[in-house]
Amino acid sequence: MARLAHVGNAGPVTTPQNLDERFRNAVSALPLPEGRRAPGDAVRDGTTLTGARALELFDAQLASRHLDLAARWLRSFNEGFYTIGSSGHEGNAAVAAALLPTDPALLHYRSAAFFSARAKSLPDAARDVLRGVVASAHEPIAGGRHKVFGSADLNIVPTTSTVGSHLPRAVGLAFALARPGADGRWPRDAIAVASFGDASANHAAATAALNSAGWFEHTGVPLPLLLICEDNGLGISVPTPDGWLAAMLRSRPGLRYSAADGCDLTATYDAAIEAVGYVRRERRPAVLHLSTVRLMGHAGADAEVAYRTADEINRDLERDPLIATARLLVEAGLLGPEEVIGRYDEVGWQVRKVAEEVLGEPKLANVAEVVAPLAPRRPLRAAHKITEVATRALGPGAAARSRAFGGKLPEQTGPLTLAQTINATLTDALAYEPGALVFGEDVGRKGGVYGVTKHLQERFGDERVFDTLLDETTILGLALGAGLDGLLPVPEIQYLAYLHNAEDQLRGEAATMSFFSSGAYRNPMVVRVAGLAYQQAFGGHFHNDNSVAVLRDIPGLVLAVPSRPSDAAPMLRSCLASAASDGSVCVFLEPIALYHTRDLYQQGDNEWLAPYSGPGAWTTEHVPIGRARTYPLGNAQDLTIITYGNGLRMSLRVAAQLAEQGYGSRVVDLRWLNPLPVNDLVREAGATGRVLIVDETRRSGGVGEGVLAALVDGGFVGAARRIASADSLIPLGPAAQHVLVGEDAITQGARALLAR
Ligand SMILES: Cc1ncc(C[n+]2csc(CCOP(=O)(O)OP(=O)(O)O)c2C)c(N)n1
Ligand SMILES: [Mg+2]
Repeated sequence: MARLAHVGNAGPVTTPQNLDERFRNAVSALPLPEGRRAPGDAVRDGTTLTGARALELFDAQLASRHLDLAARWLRSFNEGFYTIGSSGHEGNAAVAAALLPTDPALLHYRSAAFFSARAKSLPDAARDVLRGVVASAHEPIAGGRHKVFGSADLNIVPTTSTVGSHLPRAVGLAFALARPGADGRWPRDAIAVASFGDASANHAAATAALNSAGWFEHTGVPLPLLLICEDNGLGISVPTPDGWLAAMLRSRPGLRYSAADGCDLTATYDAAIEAVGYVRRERRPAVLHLSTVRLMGHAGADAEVAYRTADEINRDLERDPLIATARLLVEAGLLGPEEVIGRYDEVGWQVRKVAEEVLGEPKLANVAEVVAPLAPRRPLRAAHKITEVATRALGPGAAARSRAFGGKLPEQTGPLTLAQTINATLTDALAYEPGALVFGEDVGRKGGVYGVTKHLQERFGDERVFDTLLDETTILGLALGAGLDGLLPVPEIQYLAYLHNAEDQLRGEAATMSFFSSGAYRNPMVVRVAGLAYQQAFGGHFHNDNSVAVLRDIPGLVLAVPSRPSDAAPMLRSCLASAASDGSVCVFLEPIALYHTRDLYQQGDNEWLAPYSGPGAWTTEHVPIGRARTYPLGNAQDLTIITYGNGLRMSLRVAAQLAEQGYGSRVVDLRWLNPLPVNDLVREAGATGRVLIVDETRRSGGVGEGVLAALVDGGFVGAARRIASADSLIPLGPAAQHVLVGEDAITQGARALLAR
């Protein structure tokens, strides 16, 4: 038996050479069988796995092992950049075999055998995986941006490295697959499959997925989802307590639990066939718990002897799934020991050949190449989409539209508030986008905490407008999966403060999908978020969160802040069109304090209201993403106020007073905080040479910082001042005004600038 090598004085670690030698020695020592099974027969009594299939899966397992060895070889001379391997998890080849190739899979990072089993050929699989390892620009899913198992051809959706974060999406995908009338990317009988590690199963995102899957099952919603827990007993160095995973997974209501020895190919295959059959037949979720081992440590640089005993390491080595499958095949008389080793060497040679081929391939060469798939936008197409929808609404869709509004078209009902305008725009979206779905906490029967989604459920039914369970991670996960399958999700986050506990679903998942799949997969969505401060009746920080920093630096994310009804409708239509035509991830941040505002200058002036435009005006009033709106007051020559949201209303009021006093200003409503309307704001700033930034978010990390930076970058040379809210959380009651930007501060800032 091969001995464990010593590295410095750190103790024994399992090297690729150890593993290789152990395999050869163990296989050479296998006893020859008495009989011989035909390839078409069961490879062993009591299993449905045939010998022929076992031979194919063995090849996938061998490829997986050799891919690990090749990754470490490439690393040894700095040509490989990823060494987290699949050794010990090769049983997952049998899971691939139990599925249909059209079942979308979101895989754990130890899934090279699954990937190889689903691939068209072993050299193809090896090429895809090793291109990832060497960060080749030719890698077919992430194009060198990430090492991940993914392939649009193989229906393998790439995942991020954030453990468990793909599971809420998997729930959403299963939800979408099972929707009646869904005509998405995958066949109607497809099931979603997602694998993850044992330590990852404890993650908040994973527990959200386990909970919501059970919740849907409990409420009778079809959810064809198979979860695979690949339990090697360790999360890097931390052991999973004995029995914890089985106890935890078994106890999940609504989830059917089964378990198998993941190192035993037939046991894994039989259990997977059974679990897949259940999920496909019943359209209900199940979890398959596979016991695996982890060979060669967590990753290439991991000296696991620092936290494991040699005995523990050896016990895992004894369960090497490759040796187990070799034993199975030799016992069945399908291969002799030398043939096994011959096959092992043949696959090893093929993989090494591919490694040598790909290491010279070009890498991503410049910023433009890196960012190309981040969030490609075609504004003309989005504009065209709006025209197309309007044409339909005016023509063949007119009757349906009238029905949706109960015969009372919003353009005929007089001026509307912001909340009413968003409600009407959502109604139009649901009428013209068959894939549009509106969901979130309290959006259905109640119609939203602020009435923004009122009557939508009555108008379109609870298949399209529905209340979810109270979990923002699940809400965004549903959107992620639904978008992937071709729907147009419009989830609602009830308050901005409550986005934060789920924001990885937006930041880590939604915003990265196009980037890590070179645009092969998209998750279009328009996330409506009620937020910002200044609510009179409902105070305190959590209902008045005034920070958007966490959204502004997400590359590619669209962040819209409509402040008044006349902008809200066209901006929402632009977000919906961009999501539908370009797969954009949009956040539509609605200022709560302006939802029901009617007046601008004086009580009763109704100047904040606006008539709703019918489809005939949708094309002309289109607002492209990233374009600001300027309001000239007086001669518009003395001062430029750059603002957005609640700041717009306050600034317009101050500017009106200044105009009465003979000072002309132009008030710029940014409307879009990501991407900032840089050209517009630089131009408007230059027009007066004096800029007052009115920013209701915090001074530190707030929007104003970005505006100032844009002015500097744009070569603005005039005077600039910034009014921003204090670096504080928002207190309850009237004390809120101490920290928030108010009209007095704006007036003072303006006067100081005008005095220059
Ligand atoms: C959210 C998150 N936290 C931490 C990490 C760092 N990390 C990467 S793998 C890992 C352990 C995962 O263990 P397990 O789920 O059992 O999978 P295994 O590697 O054992 O297959 C950790 C902590 C991460 N990737 N994501
Ligand atoms: Mg583990």
